[in-house]
Amino acid sequence: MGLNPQIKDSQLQQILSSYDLTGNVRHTLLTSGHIHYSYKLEIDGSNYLLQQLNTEVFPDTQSIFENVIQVQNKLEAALKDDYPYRWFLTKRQHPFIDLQDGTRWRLMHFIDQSVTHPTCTSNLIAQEAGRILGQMHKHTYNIATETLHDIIPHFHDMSIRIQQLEDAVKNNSVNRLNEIVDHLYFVMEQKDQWLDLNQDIRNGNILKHATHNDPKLENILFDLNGKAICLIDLDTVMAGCYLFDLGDLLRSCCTPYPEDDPNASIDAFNINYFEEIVKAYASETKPLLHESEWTSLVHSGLYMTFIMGVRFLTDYINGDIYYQVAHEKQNLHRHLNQINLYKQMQEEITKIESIVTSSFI
Ligand code: GN1
Ligand code: MG
Repeated sequence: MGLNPQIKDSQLQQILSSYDLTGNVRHTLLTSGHIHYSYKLEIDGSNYLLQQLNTEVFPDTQSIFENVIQVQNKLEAALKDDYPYRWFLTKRQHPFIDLQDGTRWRLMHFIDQSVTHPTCTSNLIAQEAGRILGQMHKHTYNIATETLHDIIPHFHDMSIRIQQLEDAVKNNSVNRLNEIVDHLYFVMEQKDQWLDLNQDIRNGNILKHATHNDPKLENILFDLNGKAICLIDLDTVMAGCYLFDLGDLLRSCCTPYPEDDPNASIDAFNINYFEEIVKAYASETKPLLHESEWTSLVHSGLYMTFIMGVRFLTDYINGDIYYQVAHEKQNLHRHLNQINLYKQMQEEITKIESIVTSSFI
C-alpha cells in the first residue's frame, strides 16, 4: 500500500451506518503498523479503532476473524474484564464491510489509557512483554491447530523466504542489486543453518500451536503504569511454533533501537532485556512446553531476526512493494538493522543458551 491515506467523508458515512453508529465523529490517522491503515474514531465520548484492511496481503478477512475469535474467546474466558480486545460485527453480523469503491473496513474496540512502545527502554517493559506473550500461549494452548485457517501460508518458512529473495535478485526489477551485493552475500553465507532448523519445523519435530506470528513489541498495549494489557494486531494468528512468537518479541524488544535505525551500533543487543523477556515468558509457559520446544527457543531470536532481515532485503530489491515505506532507503535500513542485531546475538549465543536453559529447567 502506498502512503497518503485520508478517509473520505462518504466512506465514513457508509461505515458508520453499517455499524449503526451516530453522533459527532472525529477521526485521527494512527501511524503504527506496516500493513493496514488505522484510525481512531471518537463518537460522543466513545472511542473505536477503524481499520482499512490491506486485502492484497490479507485477502480472506472471514478466516482471520474465525481465528481471532477463537483466541479472543479463550483469553476472555480466562481473564474476564482484564481482557479488553474486541472485534465488532456490523448490524448484519458481518466482521467487516466492503464499500463500493473496493475498500474493506473493520471496527474494533479502542483500548483507552494505553500506549505502545516503539522501542524497549526498561527491564520492566521487557518483563511485561515476555509475560503477556506467555500468558497468551498459556490460555490458547488448547486450541486445536486443525481448526485454524492458514492465513499466510509459509509465513515464517525460511526456505520460501530465501526463494523469494532469490527471485527478487533474478528479476532485479528496480536495479538495486549493485548496491546490496555485500549484504546479499552475508545472507547467503548464513542461510544454511536456518534452513536446517526450518526443515525440522517442516518435519513436525517442533510442535505447532495457535500463535500470534507478529508479536513485535509495538503490537503489545501497555497501561499507563507500565503493565502489559494485551497483544494486538491478531491478523496473523494461525498455527505456528512458539519459537516464531518468542523470536519476534526478542528481535523487537531486546534492542533499544527502532527497527529502521541503520547505524550498526555496537550495543544493539541488550542481553538484560533478553533475559527479562525469556524469564517472564517461561514463568507462564514452563509447565506446558516439551523439551524439544523450549530448547528450540535458544535459536528463536536469531531465526526471526534473520528472517526479517531477509524479508526487508527482498522488498528493497523488489522496489518496496510489500512494506509501507516513508523513504526509499527504509527497507534497506530495516535490513541492516536486523542483520546488525543478528550478528550481536550470535556473539552472545553461549549466554543465550544458558539463560534459556536456566529459565526452563
Ligand atoms: C509487518 O503489520 P505489522 O506492521 O505489525 C509484518 C510482520 C513483520 C513486521 C515488521 C503480515 O507487521 O511479519 O514482522 O511488519 N506483517 C506481515 O515490523 O507481513
Ligand atoms: Mg500486522
